[in-house]
Amino acid sequence: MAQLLAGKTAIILGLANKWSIAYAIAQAYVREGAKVLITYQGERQRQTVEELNAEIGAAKVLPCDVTMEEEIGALVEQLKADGTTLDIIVHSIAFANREDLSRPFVETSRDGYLLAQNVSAYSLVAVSRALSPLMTHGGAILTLSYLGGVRVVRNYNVMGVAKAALEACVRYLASDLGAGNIRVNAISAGPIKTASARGIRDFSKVLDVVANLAPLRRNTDPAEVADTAVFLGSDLGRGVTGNVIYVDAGFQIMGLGL
Ligand code: 1JT
Repeated sequence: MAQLLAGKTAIILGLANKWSIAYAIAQAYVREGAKVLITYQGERQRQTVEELNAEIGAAKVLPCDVTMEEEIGALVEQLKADGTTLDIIVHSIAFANREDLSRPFVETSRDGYLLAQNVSAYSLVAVSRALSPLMTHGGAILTLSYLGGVRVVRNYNVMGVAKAALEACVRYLASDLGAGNIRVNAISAGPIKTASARGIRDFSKVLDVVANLAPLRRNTDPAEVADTAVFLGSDLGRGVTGNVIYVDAGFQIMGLGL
């Protein structure tokens, strides 16, 4: 089959280790012929991401902490200096304090709430504003969400509220950027055992419950999330914007788990 992303340049934010959803997306994008740029957060992540890139084969590894407006600005300047234009932006970034994902939601502190919103939702707005001018002939912006943004999922708590905001950001950004033929969508993935998820209480139980109830009777593979990211980033996705696509083995359609 012809490569779906041939001739396209993608920048992927949020690749931290080989369990990252962004890692699976980077691999799929390289497979489909995209020129892939990867960012890392802070000097501590630099070496890890550069080593991972030895396997991925991305064109460039660049610094960008999405909570720092100056770093986003420096990234834009670097890309401009290189004469880079973008076709695809993948935002695969979230953070919340660990204690906010185990205590009752009502106990969420103001700082914890704002931190989750800043890193997990506002960063999509900041990145879209800064990088969309480099999408000179249209493009696709993608982010990752989770069902906890539309339903109450025990322990997801402040991240659920941040994902609700993120999905609303997708719709407003899609409305703003559509005139420039820039599409903005989210993939709502089923739970995946990433490094972030690993420390979460009862996460293995969550995976078991989902695998039992989901129509496909299994969990979500990062590679299938990545293939949907290929579709949305490619010309095959040209009519889709402002949407949330579930890649969750069908879990989201189910009612009672009995
Ligand atoms: C973060 C974490 C964002 C874990 C995340 C996340 N988005 C999905 N997950 C996995 C998950 C977590 C819980 C869950 C279901 C899925 C951890 C670090 C902060 C960002 O609850 C049933 C808690």
